[in-house]
Amino acid sequence: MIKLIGVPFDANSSFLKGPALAPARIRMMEVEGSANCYAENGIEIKAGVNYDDYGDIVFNSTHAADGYALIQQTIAAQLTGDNKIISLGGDHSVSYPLIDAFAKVHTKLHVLHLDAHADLYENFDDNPYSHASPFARILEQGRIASLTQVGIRTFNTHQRQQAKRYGVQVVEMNNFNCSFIEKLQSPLYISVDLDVLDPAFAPGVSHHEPGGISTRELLTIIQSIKANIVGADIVEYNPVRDINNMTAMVAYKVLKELMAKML
Ligand SMILES: [Mn+2]
Repeated sequence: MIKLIGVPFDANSSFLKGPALAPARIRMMEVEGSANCYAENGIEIKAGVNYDDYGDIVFNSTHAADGYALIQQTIAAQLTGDNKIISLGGDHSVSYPLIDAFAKVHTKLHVLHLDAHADLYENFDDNPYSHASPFARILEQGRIASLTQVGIRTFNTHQRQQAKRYGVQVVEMNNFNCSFIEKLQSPLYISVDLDVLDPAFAPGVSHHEPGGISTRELLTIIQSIKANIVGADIVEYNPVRDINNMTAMVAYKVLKELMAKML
């Protein structure tokens, strides 16, 4: 059974707050009436049938280290047997404790990271838990077997050096193609930052970065993966920036397609 866990935490956002409101808004799309619960492969995605909704992690502190510990411990406790977990962020800082917990269970974890940004800053605003740094933290600890980043279109010199230093496989938008999908290995964790999409498709994100992939391209990537997906997160949805819940519906669609693929 897949477990769904909301992670309403955005204390490590550098620019805008709002992603803490995301899990509730994405869940609302299942019941607000404009869509059905079917994934495109014909499987109906319903709580209690093919996934269990464990609700949201309750944060009593906005302190970064407290948030890290609570997320890491919660996921570690839930990730038993052959359970799979999909998390709804939250800003992208939550992927650090999420992947950390997964890497303890899956010792050779491969990670696919879809994002406009590499999130590889060694130091951003003197906050080691910043949403600009989760993949730097994971890589410097040597916790995963490989990292593939797709959709990147904001490299500065430092982050390009970081990618090279840690052997990251990067598919930049200025050379976008889907040949990376064939090379993905199991067990695979997928981190979807919704700003991988062009802002035209997903305006409800904190950082609008033009030149991204389309919703259709993201769905095709997910549907084409052959590796065994053991966990995933959907992060950086910001309801405060959304227009008529259109990005919430994108997040819900991505959630259904990820679940259909992981069943
Ligand atoms: Mn991003």
